[in-house]
Amino acid sequence: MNPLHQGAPYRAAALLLRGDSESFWLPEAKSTVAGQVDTLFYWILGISVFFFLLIVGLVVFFLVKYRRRGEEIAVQPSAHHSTALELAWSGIPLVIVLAIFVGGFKGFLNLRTAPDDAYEVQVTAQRWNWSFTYPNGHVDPELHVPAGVPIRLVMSSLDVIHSFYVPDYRVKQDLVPGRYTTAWFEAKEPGESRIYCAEYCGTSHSEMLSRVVVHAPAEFERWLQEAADWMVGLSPADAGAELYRRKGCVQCHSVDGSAGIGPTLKSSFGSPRKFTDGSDGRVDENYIRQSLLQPAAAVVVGFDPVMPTFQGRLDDEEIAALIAYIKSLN
Ligand code: HEC
Ligand SMILES: [Cu+2]
Repeated sequence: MNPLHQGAPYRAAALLLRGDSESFWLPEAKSTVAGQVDTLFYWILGISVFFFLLIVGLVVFFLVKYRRRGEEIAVQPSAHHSTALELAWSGIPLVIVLAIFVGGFKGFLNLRTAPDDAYEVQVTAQRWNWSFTYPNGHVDPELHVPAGVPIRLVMSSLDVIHSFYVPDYRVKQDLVPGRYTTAWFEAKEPGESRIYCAEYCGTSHSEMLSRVVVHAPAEFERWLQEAADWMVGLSPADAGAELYRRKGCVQCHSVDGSAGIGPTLKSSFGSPRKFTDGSDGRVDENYIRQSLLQPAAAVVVGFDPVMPTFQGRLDDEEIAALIAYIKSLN
């Protein structure tokens, strides 16, 4: 927990001055590259504060020193030129900005280039959720990784631009529809970190919250195996309830009767429907299957055709589970 929230005001001052992992300025540095990013940040911050104080200090000093004292004083001619001064005020900033450039460029290259032995996870963003696909085919709404192993994320979006952001790791990368972008990180220790979407140009990007769960290396494989088998032993309706959450249906469909971006799923099974092409029908198994695979084929009157297709993202067993769940809501 951020010590700031513990309520002791004097700690805020202590944090302000602290330069280690968790500070007033930055969250705890939980990835191997975070320290490098933070060092550069503190350098730039320090340089900015130094020049701010220097300039504002001189302004105040000269204001006082040369204030008007009543009697007129003759204006003295100022020096036209001072080679030493001009070289100094060009040279010193040049060295400073070049040092910032070198530090920034090295950090950038490091953040761009995943180690060759990195473990790969596919990241898919869509309005308004994340899904993470592991090498064994398991898809999870949370990113699980082993500690101490470099992780390469291969990311794409199904609709608009999203931005994968884990402040604890100092990693941020846009996801663009129709192409792949990559990012990598190595978590130092087991624990949890928040994932945000930092693309604040649409209604609910800020609600695309997920988390990274970092496992001890020995436990990760076991987690992955168990996670991949999560439907085993669940009734279809229970599995469907879980899929409803995991696949992001919850973003658009309520189960309590209130209309959202899409119709509520409560008591929908068996009820009649009117479609925008003038035809009508009834909610049954085939209609639900079609809604999932070709949502644009029949659009319910009163709603926009914004449901994404789940073609290739739900197998038959999962579709059956969702149908069982929707039936159970009657
Ligand atoms: C981005 C929002 C969105 C997401 C995510 C979404 N849907 Fe939809 N869905 C809609 C909209 C809008 C409609 C109504 C328009 C249409 O028929 O295409 C709809 C229609 C449906 C229908 C027909 C509903 C009826 O009462 O006639 C079903 C069933 C359905 N969705 C199930 C799902 C399931 C299951 C998921 C998750 C796997 C899901 N949807 C994810 C927006 C969404
Ligand atoms: Cu987003």
